[in-house]
Amino acid sequence: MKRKIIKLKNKLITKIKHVKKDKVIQEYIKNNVLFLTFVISCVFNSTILRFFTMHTLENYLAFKPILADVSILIIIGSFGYLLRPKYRFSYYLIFNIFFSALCMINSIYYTFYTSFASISMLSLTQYITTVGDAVVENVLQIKDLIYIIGPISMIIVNSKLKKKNYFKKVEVKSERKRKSIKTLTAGSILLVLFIVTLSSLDISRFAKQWNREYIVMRFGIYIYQANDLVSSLQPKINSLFGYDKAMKDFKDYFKDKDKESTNKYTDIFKDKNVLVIHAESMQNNLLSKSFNGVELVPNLKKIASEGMYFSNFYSQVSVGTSSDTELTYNTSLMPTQSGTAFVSYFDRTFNSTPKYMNNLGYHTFVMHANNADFWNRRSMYNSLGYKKFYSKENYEVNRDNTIGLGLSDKEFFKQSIPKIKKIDEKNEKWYGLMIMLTNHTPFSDVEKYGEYDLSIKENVTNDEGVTEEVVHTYLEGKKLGNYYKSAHYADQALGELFEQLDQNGLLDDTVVIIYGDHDARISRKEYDFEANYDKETDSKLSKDDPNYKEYDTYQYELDRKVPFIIWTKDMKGSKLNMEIKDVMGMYDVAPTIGNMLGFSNEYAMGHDIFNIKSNNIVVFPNGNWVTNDLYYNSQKGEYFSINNEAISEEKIKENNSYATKLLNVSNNMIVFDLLKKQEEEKEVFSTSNERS
Ligand code: GP9
Ligand code: MN
Repeated sequence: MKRKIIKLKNKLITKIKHVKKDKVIQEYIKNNVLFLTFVISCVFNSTILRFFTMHTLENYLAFKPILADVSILIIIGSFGYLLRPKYRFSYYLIFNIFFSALCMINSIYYTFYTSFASISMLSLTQYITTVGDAVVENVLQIKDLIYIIGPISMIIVNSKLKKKNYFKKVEVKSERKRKSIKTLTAGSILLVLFIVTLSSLDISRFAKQWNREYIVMRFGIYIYQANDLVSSLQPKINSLFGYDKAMKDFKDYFKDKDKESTNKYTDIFKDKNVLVIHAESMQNNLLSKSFNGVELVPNLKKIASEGMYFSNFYSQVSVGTSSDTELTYNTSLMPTQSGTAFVSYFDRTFNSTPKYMNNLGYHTFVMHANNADFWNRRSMYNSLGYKKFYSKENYEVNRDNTIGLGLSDKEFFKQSIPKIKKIDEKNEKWYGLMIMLTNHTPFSDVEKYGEYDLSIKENVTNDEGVTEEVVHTYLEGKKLGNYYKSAHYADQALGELFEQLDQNGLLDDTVVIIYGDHDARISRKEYDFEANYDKETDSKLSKDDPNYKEYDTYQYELDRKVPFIIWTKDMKGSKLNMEIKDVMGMYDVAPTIGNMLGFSNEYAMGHDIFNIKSNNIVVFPNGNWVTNDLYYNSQKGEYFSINNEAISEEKIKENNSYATKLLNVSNNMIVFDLLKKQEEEKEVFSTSNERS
């Protein structure tokens, strides 16, 4: 009996305790509605942002970024308590608007660049507006508007509280400071807890800030953006501090790097004219595709089959997309870790292909029928050494000959032929780059691309014995389908260019170099649909279907290859008519073609592919790398074995440290203008020698 009473007593006590606890929580919520609305709505926004941007790659509900967001918001919110209720609402609202805008901007930015925004890119907004329809169609989406939920919820809650005379009821003047300190302490404890959970990889990535997705997924968008602000000021601050170490690392790096030797391709194209074609968004996998018996890119395929075709070739772009490829192609340097070289560092000294060609007595030029200031090209082309830039101003562009972003490729090539002819007449030898434009995301000017049927047709005999053609829409109307139609158009334009060049005798003594500038930025989902199409239901096969084969992230990464071709009219059937299967990156182009054309850049990040062969490593700006055997994802610390062979931890470590060093030295060369400093040092050295 006694035992029973004690049990009952204990039960009662715990119940009272619970009620008390619940009451405390209830009381806290009741007295801090505005503060809690602020914290919760901002955490909601940042979580939604992670969902819309990264949910296919990572767990957007992961604990770390939520803890980071909560602690920062509590700390910021704690200062609100120091203000009188009248001002407190404004304080929370201003921060809420600011944070919501931050999420919205990042959401839009991610759609366009598949990355998070950086303050250093603010100067690029002018380029974004010039992309016109691409931005409207591709960028602003309903989902980007969800973030206004933050300020709206604050306004609604505040007006409701005001009506209830809430502030008068809960506000005790003497409590303000105490509440603020308590909240600040709670926020700080959470922040410390968050910091304790960080791994050394998290901390080193945070310091470097070049893997933005990783930082947002670990630190949340608010801490990411604060860190970005600091690191965006770095180009300025950076070039003030750390110069000595950067110079030392740079010198050590090139002291250890093997000099390129000559090989059987040395000078094979010396004194020939060179026409380089920057094929916008052209991917390598297009070459093997065919629909309804019609090849997708027959002209490119023909050129590849007649020339030197590098079939395992990657572009190495960061947020500077086209401009990054141009940088890497021309200088064999990697895109910068913050900002873009074309915009933030256009005034640096570069060892670039046009400069070498100028020195070899060539006339150098660029043709691109877009605004000359897009990607700051006008300024950067000066630094790269091109003698003449034919931009939109030099072309006749009107509504009828425009597709997508500007002058259609067919018209661009047509109008360029007389210009090249003139150049050819005036100059003994020339080196020119033509930048295509039509095959650019969002690939929505479909009716202007011309016919290319992407449906599946089949003859079906019904019960009455009547045979009918049944059409399955397949890729018709899909973004990937529109890309294929656009690429088919671009390929036709290439075919016409080759015809016109030939008719004008411009191919007789000319080497044509074609590269795809980067992948088409089409989502993996689209490729998954293509690979797993179910005719019967006109939709993607379900994941449980035995025929379903996921188009996984590694396949997606590997398929981002772009074509790289070196072609001359007489190459077909010669020894040079070959496919090179060794992995190669955009940074290997300058050393490879330099050897063929008669120049050598001793400060190249890449290699002559005919020297390095199967030992090559292609490093990407985000730290990923690929060899002939495997693709390594540095964000996940995972690799995919292309040949199904295991690789030692040791080798991975070695390649990781190679990639880190290379990215660091390349970035420092641009940020600290090391090539210029090196030249200056040499000059000082030689003049002081002369004097002595
Ligand atoms: C713009 C064109 C496209 O002139 O080169 O640039 P992108 O959007 O591909 O970086
Ligand atoms: Mn591009």
